[in-house]
Amino acid sequence: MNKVSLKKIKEILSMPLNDLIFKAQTVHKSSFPKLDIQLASLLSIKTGSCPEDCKYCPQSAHYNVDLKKEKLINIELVEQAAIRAKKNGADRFCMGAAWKKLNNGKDLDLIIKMIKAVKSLDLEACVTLGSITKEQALTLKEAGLDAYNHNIDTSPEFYKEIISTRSFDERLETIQNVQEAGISVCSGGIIGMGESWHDRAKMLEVLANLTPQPESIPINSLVPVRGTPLENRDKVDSLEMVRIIASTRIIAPNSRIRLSAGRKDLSKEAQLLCFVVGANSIFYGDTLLTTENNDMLNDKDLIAQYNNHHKDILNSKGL
Ligand code: SAM
Ligand code: DTB
Ligand code: SF4
Repeated sequence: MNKVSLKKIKEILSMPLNDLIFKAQTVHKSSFPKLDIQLASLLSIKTGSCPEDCKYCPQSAHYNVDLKKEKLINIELVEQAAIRAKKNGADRFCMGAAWKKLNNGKDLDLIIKMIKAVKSLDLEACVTLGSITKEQALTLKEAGLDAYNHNIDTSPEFYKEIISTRSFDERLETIQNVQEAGISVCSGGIIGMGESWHDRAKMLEVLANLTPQPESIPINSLVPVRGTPLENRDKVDSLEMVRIIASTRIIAPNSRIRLSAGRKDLSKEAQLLCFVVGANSIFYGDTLLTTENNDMLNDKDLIAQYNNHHKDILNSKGL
């Protein structure tokens, strides 16, 4: 795969809107002719008290956020949530733990049980547990894990403005461990933290030049949470999200692009436009990890309208 240059990414990001939409839609329809939307349900399996200081995150122990903290939950709760997700039509079940890294022993043993329980329900299993070693990645692969989420979140330069308790390179190391173990990589980022368009282009440059490119790329827009350093940031304009999604689609034609946190603040029309330019996965379920997500019934209607609006018209009287 040839390297995607920063210059090229900046040209794409700054295309006239109509041209950008046209180009992204063309790439998307060619890569994903079924235009299906993947439903990923998310469960926080260990909540809060995280030793990392990610400025956007309500789970960091460095900030004083009104959050119900929870140790690693038991397997029964995971099974119940996964059964519910399956019944609601989820394709993938993602489990997130607010850890700096995965500890061997009872934590890893329980994670393996959780992965097996999710797989036994014929759901794709994804986990996001902080940094992991190559050996741990191989163990997770043997347990049947499909995907590991480890976001790079922003540009290498802006990263240290947001997180000081770990480095950008440590993120890339875990991503490499995951890739080498044969687990698919879910890695993306977050906009609206005060980064520049240069930072956004640099983030996309890193993602586009991972080899292979991530199987899925979550794009979050900041959910400002009271008590975190970014609590007063303005919401991202929906057209900025559209541009990022469209540009990601053009530079990563075969990756699933997940319209992630911040979707709740997007209008139905903005969400549909994100689908048109290439978003083809959403988090589906009442909560993300600790913040509210879109209502599931509204999501079902949104996808039904996206997929069937033309049929409603065709079947309508008098056409
Ligand atoms: N603790 C693991 C880690 O940091 O990799 C996984 C969980 S972490 C919460 C996963 C991602 O959620 C972050 O990389 C970030 O992109 C997103 N996220 C966390 N808090 C957010 C917020 N307030 N607004 C938008 N996205 C957020
Ligand atoms: C990702 O990129 N976003 C999801 C999932 N991967 C783990 C998490 C979003 C978290 C939003 C804030 C919260 O709910 O804690
Ligand atoms: Fe911890 Fe992950 Fe939140 Fe950072 S984003 S504070 S690592 S839970």
